[in-house]
Amino acid sequence: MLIALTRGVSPAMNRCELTHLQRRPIDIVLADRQHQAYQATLAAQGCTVLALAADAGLADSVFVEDTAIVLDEVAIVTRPGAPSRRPETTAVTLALASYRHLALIEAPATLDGGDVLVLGRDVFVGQGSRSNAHALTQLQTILQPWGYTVRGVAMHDCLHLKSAVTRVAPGRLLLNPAWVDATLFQGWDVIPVHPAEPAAANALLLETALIYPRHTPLTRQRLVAEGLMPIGVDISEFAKAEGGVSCCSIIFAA
Ligand code: CIR
Repeated sequence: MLIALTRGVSPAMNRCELTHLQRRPIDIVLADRQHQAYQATLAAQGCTVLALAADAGLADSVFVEDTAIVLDEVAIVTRPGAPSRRPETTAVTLALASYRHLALIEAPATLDGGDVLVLGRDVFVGQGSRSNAHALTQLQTILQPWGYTVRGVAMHDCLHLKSAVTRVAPGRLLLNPAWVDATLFQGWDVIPVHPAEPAAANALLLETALIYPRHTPLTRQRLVAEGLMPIGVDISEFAKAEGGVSCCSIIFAA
């Protein structure tokens, strides 16, 4: 059974962190409706949704992916790169303690879960504005007992590694080659995003389903042409905050 840990939309989401986008008004009522539909989609695909309450003081807390990386063996609570987001980890730590042994990323390391792409025993960590080299070292120390290899990945023009590349099927990645070097992922079949949709590489793969945003139809067509069957979700309001489909949940085996 898969658990999808989520957190409600903060009424303060219009004060979210922004790095690459101009601020545009976020419709909180619509964001909340989109979040409910996102959770319903995960539930319909067999996930048990564990929904944490929204926190009015934490503008970005709906993007729960950034606060922890949950593997079969351990849950790693991050230290988010944006100081405004660090208090988000408290509620997530409490929730995860029932499911996993916990390890903590500690200062001076900074790490956002959105920068961590786990492909089998290979853990790729984006080295951008949010996740630093100290985090790489700490992650390697935490994960080495279970045979994981941690490696840093350079990326350009995007917030997180998983803005640039995600897994969309066994052995297959969806990737923006302008943002991350596709040759780093040896042995993986790479589907490039449509050039008109640079921010279209973020998908959420569950055991039997691929969750994908409706607002990037050209790349969606590419996925369909490759024989994949993405399930569409509306996340227009999260995209305005630089969030995608993977950011709004932490998926793990119960
Ligand atoms: C931030 O800048 O931290 C948020 N506004 C967006 C975080 C999106 N998270 C993700 O891609 N994993």
